[in-house]
Amino acid sequence: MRVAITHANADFDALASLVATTRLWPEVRAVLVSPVTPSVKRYLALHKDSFELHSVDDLVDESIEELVVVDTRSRARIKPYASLLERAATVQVFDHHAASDDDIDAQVEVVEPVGACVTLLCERLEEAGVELSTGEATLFMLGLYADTGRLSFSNTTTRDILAAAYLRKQGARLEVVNRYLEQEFSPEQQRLLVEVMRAAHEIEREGLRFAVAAHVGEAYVKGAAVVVERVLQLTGVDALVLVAQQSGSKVAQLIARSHTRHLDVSALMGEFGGGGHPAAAAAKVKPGDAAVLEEALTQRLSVWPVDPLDVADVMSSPVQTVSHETPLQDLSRCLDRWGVHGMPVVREGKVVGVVSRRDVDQAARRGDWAVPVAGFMSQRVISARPDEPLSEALRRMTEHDIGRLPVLDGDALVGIISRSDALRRLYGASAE
Ligand SMILES: [Mn+2]
Repeated sequence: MRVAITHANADFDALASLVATTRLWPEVRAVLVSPVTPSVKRYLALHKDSFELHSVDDLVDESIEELVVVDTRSRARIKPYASLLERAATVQVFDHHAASDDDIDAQVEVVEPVGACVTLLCERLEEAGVELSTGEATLFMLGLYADTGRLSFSNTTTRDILAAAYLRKQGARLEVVNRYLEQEFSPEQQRLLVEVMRAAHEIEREGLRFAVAAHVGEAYVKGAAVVVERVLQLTGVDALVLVAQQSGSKVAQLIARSHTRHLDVSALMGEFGGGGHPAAAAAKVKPGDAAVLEEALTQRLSVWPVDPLDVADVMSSPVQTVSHETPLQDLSRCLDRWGVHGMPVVREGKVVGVVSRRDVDQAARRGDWAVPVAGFMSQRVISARPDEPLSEALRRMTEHDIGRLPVLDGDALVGIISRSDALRRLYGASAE
């Protein structure tokens, strides 16, 4: 017999991947244990009969030729299924998480860094020409959207987007997907949201905002990760770690979400014995104390190597400049020859103004070709420093609606930064 399992506390990607194995290989028995995440529980309350799901006890007497493990390969995360793993002759894994020391040994490993595990299965279903039911396509889309934030998280790959197209073609119902992805917060989640907003303190790093919040409550709040994600959206911080602890308990839960490539929270959670994805990770610390952990995380984040781009990383140098005495006629020719849209104006080595193609055209219309640059340049010099974050300089460009900033180190002109330089680096840095 072939049996498929997934991680404990199954989320939509786990459930979707599990059901997908039964469509890929009809002889597969899918096994699901409780508990599952609250939103999966709500979904199953209505859809349980749509899929054939077994319990571990259903299969006690069966011999297992192959165990298919989806959306994880960590021994700890499949603990409730340990008896099946022991009896399996061979193991096949479908996963999209980073490797850990805790990984099971598998004969076949399909492990690829896509946004959702179900993408790996959708690719195989599409290739095999399997026709999905509306319910299946919708569930798979739920898994795909849940793990990729509706294809918006930076873990989303082209392959996830193609899988979404396949599922839509197969009849996935987005209104149903939306209903389960946009569950109302429970009263406990609402309270947690307010408390996390209040408790979160920020750590400013090179123009990035990290936040840590500790929460000690009477009971563990189900769906706390969704609350963390929502706080991130509401506050615009770049990353947030929640330390959640039940009062009197020796165990603390860490839940981390990041919207910036400068903080890989799976690495951060790894330091606390946990793991996950660069954008979403968690850890369970035992014994753990919320206040101590909050302090430790704050310390760690205040020295985390973020390395954002500085103006110096992006600026062009040396800089074409023009003397304040240069006549319009000569300047106009220079702009054409050098193919630049503007340049700083210098007098005795100091920047005294900026002149753009627009200024030149306006002056030319007045017809006085002998007028010196000083007569029509813009005297207000808005500049950047080489050691400031690129994001700050970009903000200033936007604020003043200008396309380039001379970069000044003290009085010395050391470079120039243009909108197009910045854009090139921005897209270069995040291109897949
Ligand atoms: Mn997943």
